[in-house]
Amino acid sequence: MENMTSNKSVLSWINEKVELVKPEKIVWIDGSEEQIEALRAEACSTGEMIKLNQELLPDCYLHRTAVNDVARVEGRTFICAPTKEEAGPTNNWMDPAEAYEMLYAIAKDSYKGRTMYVIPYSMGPVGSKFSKIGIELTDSIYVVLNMVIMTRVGKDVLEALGDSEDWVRGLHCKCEIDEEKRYICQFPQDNTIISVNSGYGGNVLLGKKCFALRIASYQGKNEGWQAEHMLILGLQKPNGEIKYICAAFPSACGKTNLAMLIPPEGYYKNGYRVWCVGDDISWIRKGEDGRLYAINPENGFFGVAPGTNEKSNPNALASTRKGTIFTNVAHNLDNNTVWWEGLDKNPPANAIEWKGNPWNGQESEEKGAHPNSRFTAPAKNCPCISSEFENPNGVPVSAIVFGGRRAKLAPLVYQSRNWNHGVFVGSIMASETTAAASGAVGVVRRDPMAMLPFCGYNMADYWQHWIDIGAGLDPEKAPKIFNVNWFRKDDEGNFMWPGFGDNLRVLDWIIDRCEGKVDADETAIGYVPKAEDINLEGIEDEVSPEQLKELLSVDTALWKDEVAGIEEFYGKFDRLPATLKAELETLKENITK
Ligand code: OXD
Ligand code: MN
Repeated sequence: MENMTSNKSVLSWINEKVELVKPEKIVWIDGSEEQIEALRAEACSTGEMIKLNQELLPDCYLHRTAVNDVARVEGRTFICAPTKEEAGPTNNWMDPAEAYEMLYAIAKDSYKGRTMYVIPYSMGPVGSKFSKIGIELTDSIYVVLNMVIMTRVGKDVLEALGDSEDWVRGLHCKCEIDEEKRYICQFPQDNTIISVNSGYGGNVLLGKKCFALRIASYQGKNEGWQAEHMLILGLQKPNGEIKYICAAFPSACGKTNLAMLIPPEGYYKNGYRVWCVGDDISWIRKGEDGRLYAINPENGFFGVAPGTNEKSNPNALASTRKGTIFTNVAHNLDNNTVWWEGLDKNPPANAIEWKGNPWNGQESEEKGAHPNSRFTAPAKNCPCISSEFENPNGVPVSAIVFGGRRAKLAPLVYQSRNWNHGVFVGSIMASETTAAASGAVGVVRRDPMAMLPFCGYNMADYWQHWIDIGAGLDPEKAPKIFNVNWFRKDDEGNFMWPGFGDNLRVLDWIIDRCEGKVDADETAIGYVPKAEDINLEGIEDEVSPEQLKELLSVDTALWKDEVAGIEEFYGKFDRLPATLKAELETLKENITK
């Protein structure tokens, strides 16, 4: 097949990799519907994918990964920076030369008898000043078809690249899907990613976590912008104005649900709407007017299927009804559709579970879908996709929201006193483990800015970068920074806040604060709403005024324990910014007053 570009840096890198992995043939992905359709057909003919009911689920397919290959593998993910110090205390590190040698030994000849697919892709709208280009080499059609949904793929990407050497090199080799030889390696200084022995999305769709967060966070530090693990939503007020919010939450805190929220009935009637710009990743930079602007560099949603239903997230569910690839969900043989736990109360009686075994849908230890089963759905399918989704200039950010799962500690919402305090609030983010995750329940896992597994360099330097970004902003124009906690529990262990659509009530307060429309109470940890400013109309039965007071309360005794936890965590960082040390001292003083 003819080369699709004359870019010398691209061609010489591909030649080098061809020599290494020795494919039988090379296919450049041009982004045309004919080529994609032919690949779908090929994947179905080999059993790699199953074509689903085309009436009920047009252009939808099912794929099963190997049973040992169902999730991201943080323990096998490495930042291969020149020194361990540059990767920092929260990343696995490998010496780049050693890593290349080991990875090349694994990759050697691994494409023999196979096809090399060359995927040119853009993270962000092609040609936008925010956007970055990558090329992924893979021996998996599943990867090609997922990348086609998740990114902008094809010829025009190479045209936009021209002769530039500024692109991210990505090599993926399925090899034997051997867990012991599985490595996801980022080389931030070389703009390079190598992923071997996996076929699972998070490890092999190299545009997503590997590039758009790990490599991009490092690029952002050097180039003066930010790559963040944040959703972007637009909140439309009754007057038609739309304000944008970026929000970071650790896994299993409902990011996709918040990004596609449907307002409570009363709000909806009054004209409130939520528009989804992105559900996972934000690239943020200062615009000409001095405000921060964000784009979603992705083009689709790689969402967790279990728990997605008509009530929890109708917009996500609607997004999966066409052009979607399902991974590791149950296959309903009666009508050739898919099912997962939490979709509805009618598991199929005649099905194949995620591992490929017959399954009768009866309650048992065996699940139909893997808890981390996924849908890969085009963003344009989403009924509430923002009209600004393709805007090459991004959307202006009014508020940044951090959050986590804290049963007792954090109030429903609080606002930081200023940008640096907000950076502190992000840096101490944490979530308590749930029964769904393996290991002990209720253990606090620190996950600063939800970037713990995704920051491509030393986390302390990343915090300093946040502080530097703030220093370059006029405080009047800087987004206001908040923290939310949808997961507070009462003494009986019941959730105190209904969550889902009702979270809009909190977003509404956040935007009112940004616009200086409501007052707040200053507490030891920041500004907390006055109870009367959180609108409970329609949920009075669920949240009593006393309960709301409790939800907004700050228990300084608990915060004393928290400070000890923060000190222990901060103790890992030799390069902890002085600003954060000072913020911690202020918190300590405030809670002992
Ligand atoms: C994801 C994650 O899949 O954060 O988005 O793990
Ligand atoms: Mn994520």
